[in-house]
Amino acid sequence: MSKRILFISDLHLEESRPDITRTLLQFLDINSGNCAALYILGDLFESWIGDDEQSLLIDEITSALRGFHVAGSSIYLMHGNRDFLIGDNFAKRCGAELIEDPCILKTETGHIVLLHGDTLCTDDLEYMQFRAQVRQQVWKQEFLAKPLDDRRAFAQEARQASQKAATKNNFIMDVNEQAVLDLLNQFQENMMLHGHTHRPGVHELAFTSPINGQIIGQRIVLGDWNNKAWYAEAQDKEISLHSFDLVS
Ligand SMILES: [Mn+2]
Repeated sequence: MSKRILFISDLHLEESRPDITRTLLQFLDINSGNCAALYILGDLFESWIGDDEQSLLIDEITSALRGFHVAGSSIYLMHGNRDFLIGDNFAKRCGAELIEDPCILKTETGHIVLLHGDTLCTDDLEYMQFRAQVRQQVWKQEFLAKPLDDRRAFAQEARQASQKAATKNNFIMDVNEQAVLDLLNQFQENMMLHGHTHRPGVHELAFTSPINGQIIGQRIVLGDWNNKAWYAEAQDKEISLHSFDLVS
């Protein structure tokens, strides 16, 4: 098996975007049996109201991921801000393993701090408050105990609020530089990979670690699958960021 490791995030799969679903199915097909692992770093789905929700889209994605897993690649699934209610049940059906945000991946390239990225947007105080509320175990349990119709209605409202929030100024919606350095210092690492901001890029970092002194590092940001599809690849001691056209 190849040692390639692939990373994707922010596909925001939904019924109204079959082109993105088709692109994912093609991406899985091309890479099937051809990588050691696939990391999905959050917001695979535009919304998720519980593992008991059923749809053709969910069935299609579940069976494609399971096939990919059966062909020999590990699949690791991290929560995003849209699909943080994905549970072990759905992960298991996909042959995937849920991973913590943040977590450390040890590769030949070095150690990489993996996260969805929303926790770095500390300037968006309104969102950080919302996040603190909905990530509580009690909130999640109460929400998941509601009838599916109530949960669907809530998801619809949350989507509208989020679309409105997208008009917040650019500065607030991007990562806070200090939050980036704090997280790297906390783990004593120099490399980070995340999505969420929809601002794909490779950023060189130079900072001073209280413990290790001058550090040169990197922050790689995955792009969302909207006008294009994005993935990062770790292979031969290098991490690279790629985009390609959606399947029409
Ligand atoms: Mn996100």
